[in-house]
Amino acid sequence: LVIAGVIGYMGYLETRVNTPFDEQKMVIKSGLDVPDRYWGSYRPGLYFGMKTRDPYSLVTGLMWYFPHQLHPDGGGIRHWCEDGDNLDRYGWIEHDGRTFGVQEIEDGPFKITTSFVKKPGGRRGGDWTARISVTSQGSQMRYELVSFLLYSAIEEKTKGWIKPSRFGNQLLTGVTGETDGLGAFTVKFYNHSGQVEDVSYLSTITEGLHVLKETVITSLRVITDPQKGIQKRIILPGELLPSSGAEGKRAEPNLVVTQVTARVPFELEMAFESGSYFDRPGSLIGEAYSRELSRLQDDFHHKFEEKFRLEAKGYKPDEIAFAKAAFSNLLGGVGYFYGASRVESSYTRGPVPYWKAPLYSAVPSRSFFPRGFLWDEGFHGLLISSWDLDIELDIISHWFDLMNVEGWIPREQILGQEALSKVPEQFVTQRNTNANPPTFFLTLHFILQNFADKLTEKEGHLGTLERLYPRLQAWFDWFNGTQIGDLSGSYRWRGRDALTKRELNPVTLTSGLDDYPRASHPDMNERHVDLRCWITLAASTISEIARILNRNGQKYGNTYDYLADNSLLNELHWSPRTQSYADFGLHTDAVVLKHPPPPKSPPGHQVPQNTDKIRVVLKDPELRFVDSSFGYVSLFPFLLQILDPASPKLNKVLDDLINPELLWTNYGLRSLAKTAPLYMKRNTEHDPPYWRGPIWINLNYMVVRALDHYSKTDSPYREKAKTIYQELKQNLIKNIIKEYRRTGYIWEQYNDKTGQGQRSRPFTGWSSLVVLIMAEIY
Ligand code: 6A9
Repeated sequence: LVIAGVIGYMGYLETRVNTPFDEQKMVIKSGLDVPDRYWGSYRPGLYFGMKTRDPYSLVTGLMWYFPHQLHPDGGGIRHWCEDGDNLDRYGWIEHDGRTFGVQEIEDGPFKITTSFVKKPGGRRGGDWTARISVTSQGSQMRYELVSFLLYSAIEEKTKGWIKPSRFGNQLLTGVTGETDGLGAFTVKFYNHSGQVEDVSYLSTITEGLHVLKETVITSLRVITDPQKGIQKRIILPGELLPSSGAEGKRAEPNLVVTQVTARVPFELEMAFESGSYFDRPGSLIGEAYSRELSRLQDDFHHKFEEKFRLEAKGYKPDEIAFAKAAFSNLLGGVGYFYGASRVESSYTRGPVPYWKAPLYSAVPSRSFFPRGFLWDEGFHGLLISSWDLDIELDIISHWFDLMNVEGWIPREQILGQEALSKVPEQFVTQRNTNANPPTFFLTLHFILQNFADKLTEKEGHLGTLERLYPRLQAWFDWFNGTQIGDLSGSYRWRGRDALTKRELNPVTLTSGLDDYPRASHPDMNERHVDLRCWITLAASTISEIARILNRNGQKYGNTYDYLADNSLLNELHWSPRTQSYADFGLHTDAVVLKHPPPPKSPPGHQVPQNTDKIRVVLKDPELRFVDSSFGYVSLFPFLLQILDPASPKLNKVLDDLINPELLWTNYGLRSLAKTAPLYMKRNTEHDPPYWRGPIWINLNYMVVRALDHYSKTDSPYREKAKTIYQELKQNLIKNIIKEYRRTGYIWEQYNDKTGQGQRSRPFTGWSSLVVLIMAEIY
């Protein structure tokens, strides 16, 4: 019996990691219950694609190529946002998250515009039309051939069917179909203007959404047509289906592609029409489309000014256009994903699947990381809630439904085939001991600060907060329980590797600041000042929410008071030596990466050389503050506004901020001081510095926000904060806009010596916070 009990208990522990949190779900309306957000550009990893907010949706998408540039292996076909496509620029320049969007893409000398407009009607989420156009910049490439491929596809688990259809005397083959969610529908194509050279289609079976391009490439045929005087044409072969499918039935297509090859300039429309919409006044095409689009654009520009007031603040038209592009590509990059993460705990034998769930979320980067990241999303939420609180609360709701019974939310969400195919195997599994900054508290705090009235004025919002509350409690308790430090009032990020030999300083991916230098020898004695401050923010926000909901949040209020007390904070984290805030732990600065000495080999024998460098510790570590590495982490008590405004320590922080030997540059604050031993050092031979110098916009936003706060709070250092605020704000805005003009992109980070954008592009995740900096909304 005892043994059975133990086995039962082990089984219980094993299943906890993938057991959902046991309370009412956050998302109570989904799919068709939210008809106006049923359809959307929810496939951010594509240049253009539409789908519904269903687990298994009909998906539509665009591929294109220039026949003269097509490689025999299919190279040159654009589909997923791939950095290697080397486009000069792409992104949504207008998008309201609900009804329409306009995107511009520069592919060499060609400019492609993709826009869509939705139209309510019927009972199945309405109609929409997408308009795709291409023009050439300069007359040289006029009349060049371009091929657009527009497809509809369903997944294995989609209940329904699609098939190619010719409608009346239309030139281009469209689609008819029916799915559980959409009912009956049609997709028709209209060639709006320009000269069509060739049309063809493909109706076939694809293995899945992750190999659509491959399916198309293997189906393309090259034919010659001497009569027409065209030497070669690349076409789709029509029906490409096995003669019989399962149980001898005729195989049904799950992918229908229409290809149209035309001469630049060219414009084409794809109209999705719901069979449940009977009294449609007319199709949303041509003039009707243009009219509706320009009406929605007007609304957008009007609302943008109403929310962000950039015109009123004196920004110039092209600066405002930049802000709209930054914002729109964040909002237009909101995706809808469905699937199960892969997770692991110390009780599971290897990774196990999480439960299948949907995620409605923005993404950091449509090309590099088109999926949800926990702490990124809290930053995205600042912009999104400023625009549309419903959307943001829905995003928060989806994320909090991903909480397990332990109160843990996995950091990186790799849901579904498409998402999974973008991530190398070794990065997929998420561990339930690992945290990530709880930035949703920042979002919630921001909402309470700026839009508290909106929370109460709209029906349903308080209900959302009510359902959220137990989950916030569980999340808080999870952090407070699992990330607690050895000393009372201290906290420690888990997940650092104490045994690694290759890393100059073991990374702390959980903190979000990946390779930012921490104690050289991770152990129980570590205390992380950033984590402590995050928990302080969490405690204060949750007690604020308790107050609004008339709950007893005393416990959180007390925790906040305890953690916000500057004397305990200073005891644990103020280094008297450097007069700055710092981590504490078993640490030495004397570490280097070196090639190991060649092993002694007997004369005449060749021993294979291990070329990888390893870490060499030149001086024993000791328990001390990690205070030689001044940088973002040192700023946290200031960033999260825990630092007492009257404290001379605030003065010291401000002095350090403007010191160009430390963090100050003309382009924003660098992540790590020039004087830090690991400034711009590689962590291994293969890992270039990431959070060891370059300028990151999320943290700069937090600094600007803190400066704004201290410049408005009674303090001897008010004026100083105000001056620095203005300068830092200007530097950031100026440089990000300059780089956008120069390169066409908003970047993941900016070089601290040149200001140049670097790493991922477009990165309109937290880098788009520049819009809130321009708008001065904190
Ligand atoms: C690994 C590589 C095709 C790193 O913006 C997302 C995160 C941030 O949360 C984090 O703070 N980025 C920052 O340090 C990008 C993380 C990408 C990890 C993916 C797999 C696949 O590349």
